[in-house]
Amino acid sequence: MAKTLWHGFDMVTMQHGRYSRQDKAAILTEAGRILWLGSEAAAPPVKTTQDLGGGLVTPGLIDCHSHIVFAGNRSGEFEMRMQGADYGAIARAGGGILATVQATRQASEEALFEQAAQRLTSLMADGITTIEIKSGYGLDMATELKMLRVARKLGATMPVNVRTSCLAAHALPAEYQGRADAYIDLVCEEILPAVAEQNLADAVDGFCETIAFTAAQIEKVFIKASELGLPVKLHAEQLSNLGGAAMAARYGALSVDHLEYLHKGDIDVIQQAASVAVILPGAFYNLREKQLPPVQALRDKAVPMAIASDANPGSAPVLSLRLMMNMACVLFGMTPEEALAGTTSHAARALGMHQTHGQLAPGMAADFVCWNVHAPADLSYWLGGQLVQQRIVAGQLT
Ligand code: DI6
Ligand code: FE
Repeated sequence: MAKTLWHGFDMVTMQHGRYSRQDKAAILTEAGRILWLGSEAAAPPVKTTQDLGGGLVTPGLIDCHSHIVFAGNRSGEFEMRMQGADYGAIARAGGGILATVQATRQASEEALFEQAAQRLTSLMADGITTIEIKSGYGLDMATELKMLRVARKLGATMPVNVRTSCLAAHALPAEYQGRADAYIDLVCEEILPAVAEQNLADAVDGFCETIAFTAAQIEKVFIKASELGLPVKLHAEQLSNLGGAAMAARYGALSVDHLEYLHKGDIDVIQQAASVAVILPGAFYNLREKQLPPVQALRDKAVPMAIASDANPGSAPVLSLRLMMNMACVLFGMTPEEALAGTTSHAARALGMHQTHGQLAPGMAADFVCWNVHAPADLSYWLGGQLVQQRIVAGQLT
């Protein structure tokens, strides 16, 4: 395979989660990987060169938490919430997640793919090169498998890396009302084994919340995931504290996500488990939450913080990861450098991909974005706009 020398840009590598800037830089790629990078003046001579024409190169952004595969539309709930209705009450009245479940069960696999591909195209246009996609709007065997197949197909057909998570333990389906433990048994005994057998998920997720499942119920799911050899992660302490994050950390969770109501005393176990704290400002903002995640306490304990879209039809209709970087700064007090680490190196760690993705370094995947900005802080600073000049995935211009 031919080597390509990319040049004509400044660069921040995000090695060790820091900017690590190199002006007048170059990157040598071969077979989808970075062979060498450094100063353009020191670049080795190769036949194929690509001038990116100025701009700033960063690792491609990684969205480590999304729910982009779904059918239906819940802007009507947005109208209701803007007139005072509350997210939990809408969910308890059969709207919310269950409304999306109904639409997703009815949608064809082709229709689901088309709709998700449009959302993914927007996220890619804003600079992502890797995304995690969850199931969780099926809540039955056929639809959970259908969602995960769609997610896999997005990764196979579009220029983006996809990691999938089975979120069958997202909500209690209507047909199991009052029988949550029986539904958890279905997840453990039937859905997860089928998902594992068909290699449709890279991880197992759950929603530990008063409107979803208890920590004890999720723990059963995690025990089964461990038996099947699948890593776990958890939506925890978003609207209340049920102790989910500490429980997930005891199962070696890749990440614990949301965390607004996390108790500071639980941070040690998260740190010891080397779990990533995934911060989701889009849901916080959209639900007009008041409780801030304990960013300073996480920072004090050197827990890596990732930032993700949580793109979903209810709490976070988000199609820009950069917008989440801005909100993580403005609403949660993160620095622009932390925000970029949170969508590159720490996001890769949240997906267990940090050996190969999330930083620019020899041996890493040749996934990078050239932006028409000068300073990396510009990526968090600008709200909206089209800042992506070029997007390179596995060494290919896309
Ligand atoms: N937390 C969330 O933010 C989404 N799911 C979850 O467990 C919300 C999903 C929805 O409202 O459709
Ligand atoms: Fe979520």
